[in-house]
Amino acid sequence: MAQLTFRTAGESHGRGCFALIEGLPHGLPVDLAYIDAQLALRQKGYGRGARQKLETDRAEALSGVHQGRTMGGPVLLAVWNKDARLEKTPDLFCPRPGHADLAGAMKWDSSIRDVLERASARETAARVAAGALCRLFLKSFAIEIRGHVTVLGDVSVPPDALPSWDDLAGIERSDVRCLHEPTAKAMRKAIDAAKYAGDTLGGHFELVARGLPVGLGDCTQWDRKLDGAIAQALMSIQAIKGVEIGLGFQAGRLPGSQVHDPIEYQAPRAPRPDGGFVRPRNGAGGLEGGITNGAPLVVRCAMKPISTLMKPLPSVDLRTGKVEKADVERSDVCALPAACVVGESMLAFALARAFLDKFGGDSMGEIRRNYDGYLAQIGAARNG
Ligand code: EPS
Repeated sequence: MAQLTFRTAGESHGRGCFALIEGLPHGLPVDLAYIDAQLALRQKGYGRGARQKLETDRAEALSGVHQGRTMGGPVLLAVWNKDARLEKTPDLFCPRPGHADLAGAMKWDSSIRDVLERASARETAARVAAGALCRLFLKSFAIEIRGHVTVLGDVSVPPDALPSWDDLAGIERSDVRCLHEPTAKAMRKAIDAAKYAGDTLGGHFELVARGLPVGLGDCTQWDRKLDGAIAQALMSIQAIKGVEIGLGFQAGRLPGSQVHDPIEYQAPRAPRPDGGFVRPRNGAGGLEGGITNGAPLVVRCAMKPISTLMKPLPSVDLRTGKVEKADVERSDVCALPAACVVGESMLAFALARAFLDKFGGDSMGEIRRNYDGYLAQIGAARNG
């Protein structure tokens, strides 16, 4: 059994986006309609650019799936590009500040085009396809992930209007992934104003995962701590500049008595993923010592504004060395709601990997037996 991993391939304007996923067990039902629904969510959102009108992303399973179930080997998912005109796409010469353009062109001794085709957030279509498979795996163990936008530019959801877990089930209704309508309205207005000004906007989104058992992750070695793995998965998303768990940066401003969560116990009548240990609050965000503690996992990410500006910043023409305006390409004013969907997908991958590291087997049945045995163990210990 290989450790769960995935790689992506494909250029923004090449033939498509591809995800090769290894380490999934045999027998996971592959619901392509669910994967397509996640891909459609990634394409949505107020402030998206014209590319999303050209594409209708759909996943095709090129290998590893038979009769609607994983076969235990590598799964190759393809999302074909309609705008596949790489050979005809012109090069750029004035790198966009904030983009990979300059550092990449110098590093590879290449054109900017060769860099941006892989750096582009189009690649996140492949991540969402892979993440959707991970979400299907997690769902079969009653683990769910939901996400929403909390800050967009200088507009924030008021603390008393933050959505509940149940509210979040309907987050897809909102084109800014914010259910508090006065805030959502202000967010759309901010995007309109940025568009008018030739500018772009970023923001923050929050991800919550429920149903996780106590004990995913490992405190015995730095690279097995789950908080580190989650941060890496999320930080790797294009334009993400910050990741925090639970109270995050706020924990550094408060005394320990206000940061740490008291422990309570309700002897479980039936097996439950927290073994009966509950907390009246969740400052830890579901992780202690790099290990899940059975409380909901709460992670927030900060996204910088997209670096392609219609009113460009000064840059340098790489052919002449003279100061010129940065190049402009078709782009988005704000891709924050889409980034939230990508964040959910990357979190799903990190959690599915941690789940398989602990309960892994070669088939769904074997994993289920391992998991049920563990739930019985953590539930039984305090019952004598
Ligand atoms: C994106 C596809 C890209 C961009 C955007 C996201 O398509 P195109 O470059 O053809 O317009 O719209 O990519 C970037 C923001 C970026 O910096 O590259 C997508 O499918 O998400």
